[in-house]
Amino acid sequence: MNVLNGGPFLVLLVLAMGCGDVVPRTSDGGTTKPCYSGPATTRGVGACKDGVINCAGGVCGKCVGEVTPTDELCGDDKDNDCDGKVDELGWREMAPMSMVRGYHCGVYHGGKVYIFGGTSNKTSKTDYKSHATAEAYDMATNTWSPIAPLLQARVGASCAVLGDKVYVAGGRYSDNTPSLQIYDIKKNAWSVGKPMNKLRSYSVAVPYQNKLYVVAGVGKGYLKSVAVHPQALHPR
Ligand SMILES: [Ca+2]
Ligand SMILES: [Ca+2]
Repeated sequence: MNVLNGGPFLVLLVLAMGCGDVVPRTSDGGTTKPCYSGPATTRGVGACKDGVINCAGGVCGKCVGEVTPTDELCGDDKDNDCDGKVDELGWREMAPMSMVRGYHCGVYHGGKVYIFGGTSNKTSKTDYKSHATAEAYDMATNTWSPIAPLLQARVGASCAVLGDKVYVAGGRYSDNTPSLQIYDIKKNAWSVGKPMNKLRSYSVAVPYQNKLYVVAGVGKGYLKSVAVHPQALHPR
């Protein structure tokens, strides 16, 4: 039977219920209705969803199956706190390096981050055992791979990239050094560059208009001077 041939009574019943007011029946003759106890603005957003309340004989049970906001969990590709943003809070943990490392330096080039030297432990109250190891992080695959080690270990060197080469300036070995080690990214090989005019560790290296600037640092005491390499290092 449909509304058209059901007579006036059925028409009035349908009009009184209105759209969306249809109450589903359960198998035991009871009814079900959606429920949600979280903030109204989060309802149906992200991971949040309604549960169901079953009612029978005038008695309703608890809301079952609802998902309400929880703390945002980073890295699971879900909007856990149901604010419309996925993984928006905090830092996401990526693949670790091959070893613990501090006072290293690094640069970005061509989709990879290159990390050089550094230290993992102190050899005295004031000095560190320096590493020659270097490794590259592939941003696309979240993986680390070893690359050719420095010619001599360094802690506190500064790095800058010009063209396809990384310039690793100064740093400490047994003492602060003025050295310049050059890593050719394409060849995965090292060469020696012109040393700086002063011992420099813990500096900041800056590439600018094809020249390498090394700013301040520690030599024979703390420095405020700026060194610039005499040649353009990556002529266009
Ligand atoms: Ca969120
Ligand atoms: Ca999340």
